[in-house]
Amino acid sequence: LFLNNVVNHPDFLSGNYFTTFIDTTPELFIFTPPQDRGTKLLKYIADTTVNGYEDFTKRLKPSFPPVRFPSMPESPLLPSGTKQILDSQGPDGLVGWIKQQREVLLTDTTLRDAHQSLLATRMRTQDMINVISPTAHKLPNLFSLEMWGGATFDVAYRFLKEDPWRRLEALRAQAPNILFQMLLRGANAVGYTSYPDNVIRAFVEQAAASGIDVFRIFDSLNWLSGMTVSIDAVRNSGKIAEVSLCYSGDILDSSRSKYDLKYYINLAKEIEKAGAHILAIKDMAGLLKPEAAYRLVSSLKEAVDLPIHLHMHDTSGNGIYACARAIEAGVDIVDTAISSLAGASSQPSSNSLYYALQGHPRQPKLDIRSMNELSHYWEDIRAYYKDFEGSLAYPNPEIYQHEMPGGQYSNLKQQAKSLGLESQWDRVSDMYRKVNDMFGDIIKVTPSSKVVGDMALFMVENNLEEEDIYRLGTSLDFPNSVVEFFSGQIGQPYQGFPQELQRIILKGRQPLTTRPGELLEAANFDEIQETLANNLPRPVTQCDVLAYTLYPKVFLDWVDFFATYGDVSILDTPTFFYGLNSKEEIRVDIEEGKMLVIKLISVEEPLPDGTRIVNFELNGLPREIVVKDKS
Ligand code: 3PY
Ligand code: ZN
Repeated sequence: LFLNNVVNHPDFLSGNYFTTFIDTTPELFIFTPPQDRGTKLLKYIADTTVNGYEDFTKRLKPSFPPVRFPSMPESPLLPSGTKQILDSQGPDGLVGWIKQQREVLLTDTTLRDAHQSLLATRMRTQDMINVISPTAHKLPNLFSLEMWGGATFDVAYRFLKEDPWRRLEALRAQAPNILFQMLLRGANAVGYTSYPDNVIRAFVEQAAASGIDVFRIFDSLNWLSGMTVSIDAVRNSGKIAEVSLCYSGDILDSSRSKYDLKYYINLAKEIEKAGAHILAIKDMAGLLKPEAAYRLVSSLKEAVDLPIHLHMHDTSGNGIYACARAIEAGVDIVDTAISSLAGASSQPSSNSLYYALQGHPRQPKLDIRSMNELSHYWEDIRAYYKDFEGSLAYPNPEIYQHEMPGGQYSNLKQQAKSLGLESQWDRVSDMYRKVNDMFGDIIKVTPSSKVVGDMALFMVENNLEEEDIYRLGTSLDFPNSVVEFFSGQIGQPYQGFPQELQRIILKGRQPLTTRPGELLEAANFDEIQETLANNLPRPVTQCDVLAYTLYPKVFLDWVDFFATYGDVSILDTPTFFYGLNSKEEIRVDIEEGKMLVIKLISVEEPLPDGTRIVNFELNGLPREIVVKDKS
């Protein structure tokens, strides 16, 4: 604290100090007393009890049945896995090993895409930490755990009030045997817009240092130029560059010739030349029909010499069959999720695939009893997140019409709800398809899918049809993301932009035709470090610097939240979302060997100024917290 006062003093900062600075500057000894962690947590619990969690309909905390934890194996020795292969043999050694496997390998997406697609990305770190050690013990044959990146980065700060870097490092510490995989949006990193090249390089370097081994890189328009900086950065960090072709359209439908088999084969060859270690087929919406999966994988196997990793969503209900056909065609790795967080807009279920391939030589090596135990755990945990369920509770082959990515489905629904358009969901999804066609049939995945979603919401909200867009033209105030897209700021679509629409949306401005990263000024990390030193009550890390660079406002809001409420990630999930019921008691581990016992005694009637007194017992002693009632 003292040092903080010294280095932040205006005279010290301006260099206007002498060796007697400390003796002659008494204000250096004035400290704002740090509020203790217990009080901060009580404030959060009191606030949530009175006002509810921001995204929830406020109600009493339900009583959840006890969570069924998976058993721990008798031996504390962790079996070695793919991480040891990468660490001892390097990326080329790992690629060689993948090619030698007869059985299909699995990537488990439970900790990333599954909850991004089913529960609006709201899974908290604590629910992951509680099961990571049994997972590492029981599933040592997994190719990887996809557990970071995509939307999880900003949602962690924004809604869960936790630090995604700490999640990565904490999980890594307890699962040192399985490769960790993340989803990297090429030049958009884990954001929704293009960042300067030095940001992409620094982000990859830090993610690798914090524990990521496999980077699945994609560009939202399949534009290779948007991925080259990331590919080089991953290769330089000694990690695995898994480069994606995003699947759109339908190679079985000859009337949709824009994205035909030839298109994908050419792209795969370019990806191989660009330095990929693995080729990913990223079917983000689940459009790859079983026969298309067979043809695509067979053709790509002939065209390139890379292992092929299939990612898909089960929205149509055809996921297991499509995976099985891809496995017949020789796909090396497929993405699946643990049963109770699989299916629908998530990945196909690992447990089901295991049985679907019974008697087949490529059946994955899985201990199905362990998989069932893990599924019980996630079934119980899923109940905490009921309010975020995307409500797609059945197979929906209409996905083949609207082509909405699984990761977007639950989020767009949530967005529609917040605009009061929940009852018009069918119109929104029809409009989504119409907007895609207006935009020239583009690849739709973050952030290009967000552009299509924003335009669809904009049109439904304002009661606009396609012809209105051309009729009203430049008088319309289009969503920001749409303007950015048409100005070339997220890259160039295959076969270009529709000219007439581009002219209307840009209102006379000239679009970019080169890579945005070439024009963006490099981020000045030293300057950011200094700015943050004034905002953070602790030493600034490179992780903080990167988070601020990508999401300045979201990061600073989180810092403010942290200053008021402390580290709420240590609370159990029901308490985080609902607060406490009267007379309920919880135990919170604030650090090794230090526990708080918190009991809610009562919430008093509102006072004339709109506040309420919330009475607690903290480790047996009465504590009173005053909260503003926002109702
Ligand atoms: C993301 O970018 O978050 C995705 O999941 C895309 O499929
Ligand atoms: Zn996905």
